Amino acid sequence: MATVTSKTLEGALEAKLRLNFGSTVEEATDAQMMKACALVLRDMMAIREVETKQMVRREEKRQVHYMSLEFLMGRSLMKNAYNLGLLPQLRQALENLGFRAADIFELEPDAALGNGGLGRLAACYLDSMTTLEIPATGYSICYELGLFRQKIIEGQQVELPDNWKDLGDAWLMPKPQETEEVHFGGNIREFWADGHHHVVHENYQTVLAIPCDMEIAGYETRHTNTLRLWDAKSPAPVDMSLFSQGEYLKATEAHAMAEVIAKVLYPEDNHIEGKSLRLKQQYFFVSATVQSVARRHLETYGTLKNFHEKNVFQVNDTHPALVIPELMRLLIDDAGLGWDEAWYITTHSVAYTNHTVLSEALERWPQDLIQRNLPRIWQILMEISGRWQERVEDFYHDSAKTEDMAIIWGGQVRMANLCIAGGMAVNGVSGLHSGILKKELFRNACGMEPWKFQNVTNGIDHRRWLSEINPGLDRMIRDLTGGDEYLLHPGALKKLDDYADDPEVLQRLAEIKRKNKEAFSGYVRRTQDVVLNPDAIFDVQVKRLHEYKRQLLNALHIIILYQQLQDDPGRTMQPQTFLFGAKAAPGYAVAKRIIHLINSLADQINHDPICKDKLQVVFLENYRVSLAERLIPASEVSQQISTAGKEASGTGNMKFMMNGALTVGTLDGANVEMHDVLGDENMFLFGLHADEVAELRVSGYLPQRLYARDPILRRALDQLKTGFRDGVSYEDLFARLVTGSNSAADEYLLLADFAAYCAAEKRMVEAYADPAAWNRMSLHNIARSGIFAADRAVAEYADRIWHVDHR
Ligand code: 26Q
Repeated sequence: MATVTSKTLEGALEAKLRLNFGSTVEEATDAQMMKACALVLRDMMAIREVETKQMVRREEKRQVHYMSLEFLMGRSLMKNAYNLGLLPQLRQALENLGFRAADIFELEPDAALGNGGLGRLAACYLDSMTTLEIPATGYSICYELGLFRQKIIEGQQVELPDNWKDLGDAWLMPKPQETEEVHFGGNIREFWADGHHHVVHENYQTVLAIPCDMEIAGYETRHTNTLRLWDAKSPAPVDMSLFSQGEYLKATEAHAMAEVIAKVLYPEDNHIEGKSLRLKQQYFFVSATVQSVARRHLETYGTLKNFHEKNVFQVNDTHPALVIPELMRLLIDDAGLGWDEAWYITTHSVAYTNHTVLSEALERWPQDLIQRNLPRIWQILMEISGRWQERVEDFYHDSAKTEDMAIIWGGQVRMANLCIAGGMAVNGVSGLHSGILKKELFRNACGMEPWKFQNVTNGIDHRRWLSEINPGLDRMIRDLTGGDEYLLHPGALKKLDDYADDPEVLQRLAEIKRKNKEAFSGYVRRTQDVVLNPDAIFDVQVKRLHEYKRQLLNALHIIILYQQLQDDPGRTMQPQTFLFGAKAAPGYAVAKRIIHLINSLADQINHDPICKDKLQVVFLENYRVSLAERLIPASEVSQQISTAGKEASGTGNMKFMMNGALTVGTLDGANVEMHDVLGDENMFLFGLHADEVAELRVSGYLPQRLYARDPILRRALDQLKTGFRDGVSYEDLFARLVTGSNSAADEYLLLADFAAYCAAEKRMVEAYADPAAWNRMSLHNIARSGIFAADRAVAEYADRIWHVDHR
């Protein structure tokens, strides 16, 4: 984009406003201007997208199809302008036209088509796949409502609908001419004719899948990829003439089903909701995707026999697992291939990433649900399952292993086993997690086909999560590492290590952090009417609320600090501000109680004069991508305190590290690999290791004993029962940790790690007292964060799983 100046953009914006909104620049609202910006950038990307598609076809490149029920994209305007190299020009153009660029950017709604880590990972990988010039397409659903907006009312979470498309649809390009049909229900008729076995699916209900494409710009490349979001529509308005034929109700039903499929993102995170609508969403987007990929392949090559040579489906967890039977269906029923050839193609076209070992998050569908809604898919699944079971029996001759590896068992379809059987690769998302998959969860499958099992440690889009959101730090890195090399070669961050003993650099780093803290404080004052103390340590835990992530452990420690202050109100202490942000799944009662507790605790502490300028607790409402972008550059301490063995990787941990926050954490997920590069001296580790957690569980864990023995812990836990000034008791949370009721007490071992956690926090606060030492640690964190760039992760997928070239 050699010659796009701010003047060119001004002209384009003026024209857009006139053409699309019938408005002059003077009349245009901020919202119209925001959309005009999006449309102008979209036009530029559309041209490049066409060029990219032509190149891929001409050079017959192998393509990656990244399938995910979630893409947590956040905002796109600043990001796209940045990647197109137009951010300064766009800012200038907006100011010249009489608008405040920051206000325009702030107006854009987050595209929250995801819950958390898994969805944000997909978004980061789209950026890297494009920047690395990999021919790739993302596929998902064009949800009308993204993840709910969270309000805190009287300390409790209230969910509100997220109507993101009102303003956010400017990035979407509907492609009705590429509509696909997806069939649900009905029955299968099989017969012999002309010496062939025929399978006919009849009496089905049709849902139309209409692509809405979002262009993805890469950094410093003309390569442009697409995120294809399928919208669901009914084939025809309800037809009254069917009434006389007795088909009216059926038609109405089909109409209603179509309209509801793309309505809303399921808000459960790391927990499955076995609802039939969710299954329909999964099949809807899988079927539309496979059909459209196969259609384009046929147009190019005239056959599906080489499909696996030119295409790979990466499935983001098991949610798109039906890609396996759906591809089999197309190859067999539509293309007329035999089972063995179809199976060869399928098992060389699909790769699966696992994101969890929590048993409540492993997908299993009741077989009757599949039977009823997807009768042909069910037949194919039974065949896959039967043949796989035979192989397992031949290999192990062990009925326990047969059961463990079964795809259909006890009336359920197990999606992870389906992906292992039908895929060419299975990967975990951190070294520790992949080890647990190989040695525990998928041990038997790994024993039979060890070559399938890999690790690809997660990564984040460092252009967004460092350069774009932390311009002060970006400036310093450019000054010290010799320009913008690190943007395409994140390993260049390592050069910062050379400045560890340069007092001026350490001072500059401190000033950058201070400015970011002040900017964030201003934002919180404007939006939440809370005044933060920028002299305090900003100690942050932001992530979905889940018991295994142990926000409650953090809260217990804060209770201790408060009690110490009550015992000795005059004591001098390092001021600390604890910031929380978390959404709870609407049906997850315990998670909602923990949110309430944090708000009660905040209310207590922030109203107690003895805490003034010493202790502060803030629950940030509606944590989301755009809030993270403001918060992370201002953070000094990153809380990554999950029970060891439970957090598959974490990616927030990497974002904080890259922005110079120090981690207080357990040896879980990718924290282990952070420790590998940082050493004990540059982070605050504590707690049981994954193997010790397992041992403690088998040897019989008794939290009651810890409660009885440790008076400090006991006092904090008792405070849960008493509650705080708002009069709410948290006896239920106390019971969950100490006495246990339905389940065993303290499933996530908070009490076992409590003393070690308090000690780690103490070490952290002591370290903060020496600014030079602290800033040096912070610098080392930034310097060594390059391995957590998504570019590195995506290059590993490209080399070891997809076998595609990249820049
Ligand atoms: C499944 C079926 C029905 C309804 C909902 C779901 C569902 C939805 C989302 C199940 C799980 C999720 C999300 C999981 C997730 O975000 N996992 C996180 O993935 C990150 C990226 O790999 C890791 O860093 C985190 O450790 C992991 O928790």
